Amino acid sequence: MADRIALVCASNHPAVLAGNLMRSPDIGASVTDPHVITGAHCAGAAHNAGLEATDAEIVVFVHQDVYLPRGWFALLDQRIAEIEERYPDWAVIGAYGVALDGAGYGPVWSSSLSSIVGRVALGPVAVQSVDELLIVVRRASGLRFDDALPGFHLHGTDIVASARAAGLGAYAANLPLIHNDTYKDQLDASFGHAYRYMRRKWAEALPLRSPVIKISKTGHQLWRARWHNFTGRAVRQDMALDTSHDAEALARACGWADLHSCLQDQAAFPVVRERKTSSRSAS
Ligand SMILES: [Mn+2]
Repeated sequence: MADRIALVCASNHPAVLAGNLMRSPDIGASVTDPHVITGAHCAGAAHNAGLEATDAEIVVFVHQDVYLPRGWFALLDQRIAEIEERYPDWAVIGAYGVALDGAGYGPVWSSSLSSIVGRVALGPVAVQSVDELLIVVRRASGLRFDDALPGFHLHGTDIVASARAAGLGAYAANLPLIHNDTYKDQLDASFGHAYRYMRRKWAEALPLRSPVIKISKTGHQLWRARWHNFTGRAVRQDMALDTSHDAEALARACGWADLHSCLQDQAAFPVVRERKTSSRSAS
């Protein structure tokens, strides 16, 4: 039987891939090895190549610096079932996403922030963007990534905007993982290109909040974020945890040594209402 789930990873650093994603205990057991794409000119091209090279019903696009704790794929199965029951037209699920009111949902460890980020809800939360660290796409949605979006940023916001524009759903779900990401000094020129592209492409849908920045008509957030990154450099450098720490040990420290313990029945809890409020809050 063909696997129901395929993993796709755009990678530019074999050692980072080997030290994080490939150490995930379920890879090779619950799921087959990831389809690794190297040398792509942008995330969209890499991910579309991954879609074409695989035929699984569910495709998980994951960063090379992500570690998926034991039991993660069993938990993904459960999360998909929970979402499918309430929102049969779902297209995208993120492990971290920005709800329609601007709040970040989904417990993920971030080494650059040295903490677990994301609120934990008792059910799926509708989102306006998902973090690129992990994006689950339902193949039957027909969604494709935009290979004209330059670079490797903001495609999580783009795929969610595309889903919502097509009348499909995008949700954040509790899928704990370790993002062993490095300290990022600045939103570089490549980020700026992606930001400007998104402003033009989604002019009618703005503002959109990505996990790192708000995309607005004026676009002033890009310059403000760069200023904050510059003035707050010392604090952020101090905060970041060195990525040489063992991903499995980080998972244990977060209480995520084995996610089979999370396989409780969320259906016992009331359905979390979709957050309908707009994202036009301060910023
Ligand atoms: Mn990453």
